[in-house]
Amino acid sequence: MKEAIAAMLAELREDDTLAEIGKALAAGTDPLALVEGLRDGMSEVGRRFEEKEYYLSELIMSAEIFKQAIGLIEPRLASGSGAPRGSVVIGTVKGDIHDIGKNIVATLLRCGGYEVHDLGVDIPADAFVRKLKETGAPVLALSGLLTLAFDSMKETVDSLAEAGLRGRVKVIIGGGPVNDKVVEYSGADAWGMDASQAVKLVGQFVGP
Ligand code: B12
Repeated sequence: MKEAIAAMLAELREDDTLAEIGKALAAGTDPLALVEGLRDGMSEVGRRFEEKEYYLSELIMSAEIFKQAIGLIEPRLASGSGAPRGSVVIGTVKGDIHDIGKNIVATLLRCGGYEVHDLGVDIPADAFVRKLKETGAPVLALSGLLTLAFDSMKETVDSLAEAGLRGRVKVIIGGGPVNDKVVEYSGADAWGMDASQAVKLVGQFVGP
């Protein structure tokens, strides 16, 4: 099922992808497995783009299909109830407009019971600092898929330190190319490879 969804999305077969998601949900498939299938499909689109088999129009098309598919899945993700466990500020860093992964992370954090302040995309360091001051959130989650995002992440962590917030705010990062080296380079505290890991990390920093 997961593989079929990944393949359909990679082939940009919009109707088939959405129908398959509908079928899988009706059959009681774990919604998170479907999100993973979609993510694998996007990775394949990225690979084809790199190989010049796909162009920008295909990237845009894949993003459209992904958004519709996630719209079908979201209502099935269990939502958090009761008082929020803590709050998180999230956004895609300056110079980067990719938001599909960030939106999944934000959704799963909300489902996990956290209050999420999503600033959107292409967010400069000072906007993150302002929101952290305003909300008192103990965690900042930064997303970025472009290589240039690494510099924006570093700039953001540096700005937190300048604003005297680094002691009380943990910074987690993620997005396609992020790894341990980027954590070291940017001065962040940790990175996560998917949205479930993002929820675990926030749990570690804020309490489960
Ligand atoms: C869809 C897409 C687009 C769409 C984005 C639509 C949107 N609303 O987001 C559009 C068409 C707009 C786009 C534009 C561009 N793109 Co683009 N795009 C992609 C593509 C195919 C998929 C990205 C995606 O959504 N993946 C699916 C999600 C679910 O995965 P994810 O983002 O990694 O998120 C998961 C995890 O990483 C993690 N995560 C994410 N954020 C966070 C945060 C935290 C805190 C944590 C813990 C975890 C976490 O959890 C998520 C869920 O599991 C990738 C290829 C790829 N393999 O990633 C290229 C890719 C990222 N794009 C690329 C490029 C080059 C561009 C453009 C420059 C193209 C151009 N010439 O204009 C522009 C950039 C514009 C800009 N300034 O940002 C390159 C980047 C190369 C690089 N190293 O810099 C890639 C890698 C393609 C490639 N192989 O060359 N793109």
